[in-house]
Amino acid sequence: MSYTLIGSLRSPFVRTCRLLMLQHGLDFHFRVLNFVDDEKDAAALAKETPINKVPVLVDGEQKVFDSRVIVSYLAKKHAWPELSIDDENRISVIYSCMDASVILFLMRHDKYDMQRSGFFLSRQRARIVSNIEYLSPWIEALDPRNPKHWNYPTMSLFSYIFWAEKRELLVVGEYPVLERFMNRFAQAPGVRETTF
Ligand SMILES: N[C@@H](CCC(=O)N[C@@H](CS)C(=O)NCC(=O)O)C(=O)O
Repeated sequence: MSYTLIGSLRSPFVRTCRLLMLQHGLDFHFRVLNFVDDEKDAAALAKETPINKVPVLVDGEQKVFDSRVIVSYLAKKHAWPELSIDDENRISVIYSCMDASVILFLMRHDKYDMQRSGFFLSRQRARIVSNIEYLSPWIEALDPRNPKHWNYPTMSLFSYIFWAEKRELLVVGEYPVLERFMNRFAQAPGVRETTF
């Protein structure tokens, strides 16, 4: 039986799951819910998950919340290779960028004063900068000709940078290491099919 993945077209968490599922040839229906701009979709999402975030995976009677749990669920079920602890750390660091940026995006969407100085906003922004600095040596060493380098951490990094730039949360030109990465991996498998 095929899976259903519930998500928005733009979410980097959702795109990461799609890229991995495509890479592994899993049969799935992508149920698009544009919960940010569409009230009906927002109500439909709230019915699917008490967390009210995308993605959600539906596998028959089983629902799975949270992209990282979805990936570990699929990895166990389909015997995907185990991730190293260094890769797990990188994923945590990339996810921390995504979480901080989603907070900034939703605050801006709701017209919060984004110029306001203070502990909370400055920590979100500083977190993104220190995370990118931490990842930089690893990013520079990634080679798109090596199929092993197109994996969970690199797919989430690609999805994050693409989304953050589109949403004007990150100026990629200010981070040459990220710009080079996006150019190198622009033709990676699944990128075209999942572009918005
Ligand atoms: N830890 C969650 C985060 C998911 C998440 O933050 N998704 C965003 C979209 S990019 C969302 O649904 N946000 C809605 C909200 O924060 O209310 C995961 O990995 O799935």
